[in-house]
Amino acid sequence: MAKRTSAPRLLQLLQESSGFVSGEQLSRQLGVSRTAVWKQVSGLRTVGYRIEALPSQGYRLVAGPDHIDQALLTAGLLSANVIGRQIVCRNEAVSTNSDAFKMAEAGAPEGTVLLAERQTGGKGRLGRRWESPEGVNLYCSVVLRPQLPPYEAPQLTFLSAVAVARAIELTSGLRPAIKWPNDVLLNGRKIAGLLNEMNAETDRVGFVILGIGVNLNMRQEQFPADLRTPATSLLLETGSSVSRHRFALTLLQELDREYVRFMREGFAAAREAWASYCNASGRQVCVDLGGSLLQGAFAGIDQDGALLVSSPDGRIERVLSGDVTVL
Ligand code: BT5
Repeated sequence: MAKRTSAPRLLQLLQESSGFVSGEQLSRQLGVSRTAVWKQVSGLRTVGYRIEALPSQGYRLVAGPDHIDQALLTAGLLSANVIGRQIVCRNEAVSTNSDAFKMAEAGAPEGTVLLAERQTGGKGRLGRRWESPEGVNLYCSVVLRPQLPPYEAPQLTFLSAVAVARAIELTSGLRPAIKWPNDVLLNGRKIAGLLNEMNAETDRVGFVILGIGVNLNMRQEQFPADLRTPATSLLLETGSSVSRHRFALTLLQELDREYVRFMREGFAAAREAWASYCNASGRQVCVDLGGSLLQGAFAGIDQDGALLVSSPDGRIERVLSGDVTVL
């Protein structure tokens, strides 16, 4: 798909040159000031172009944006069992979760994956916002139609957390941690968030949308200053950019493996894998229950994925939703 850019002429000049082009030459050829050239360069970087800038030499195009390509992803997932039966890549979505939900209501098959280059209204939990700048990260929603009672559907969050953690580990060699239930952290900073939404009748799940956002090549200046918790990206942690296509493929392959195992054997394997990444094992935690605080020792997760906290008087409290801080 052709990339729309606000600076097609600058891009053309950079593409035609094998090396650096001075800011002065670009400013002359474009008929704009050097500050305007710099602004256009910044704009291209925001949509994923890697442009090197050296004060003495000018600008050099290093690489174009790394698109997530529908045909390549479909080919890469041909041997998957469920995930990727249908793949839809969009330039923009308000929220891939909301769109995937509508697609599922309209009958999209299990394993449908919707990806977007950017989200204008990316959703977190509890009405929060997910920052979704263009061309640098992964925003993806997967339609599943498991034969499960609704109370077991939260288990699927753990599958996607494990798949994200594995994909990060395989891509970077760094070991992420998972914070109950849905945050993936690298070096203590949030690198991915998960948002699962469900359509259910009283006794069975209609469909579940697994929403996955992973910060891949997001740069420091693209993070707003007022995030609730410190955040990071693979680029910031490793110093080099990641192929978004490769990451998406690895993640969806891992998710396929986890989901197939879950449907065959139940929750135990995912629960064990999740526990191996959990940042709270053996620690004291404080849980914000949205009005009151619960403090105690982390005591694992139960069959339904609820958090277990052992309070000082020895009682085990079961938490279905809340924000955890590891003390
Ligand atoms: C989450 O919510 O972590 C779930 C995020 C799910 C995003 C995916 S992207 C694809 C799919 N489509 C959607 O519309 N959503 C899903 P929560 O635990 O409530 O965390 C939200 C909080 O994280 C915000 O209030 C910010 O403080 C912070 N935050 C926002 N954007 C961030 C980002 N890109 N990286 C790290 N932290 C961020």
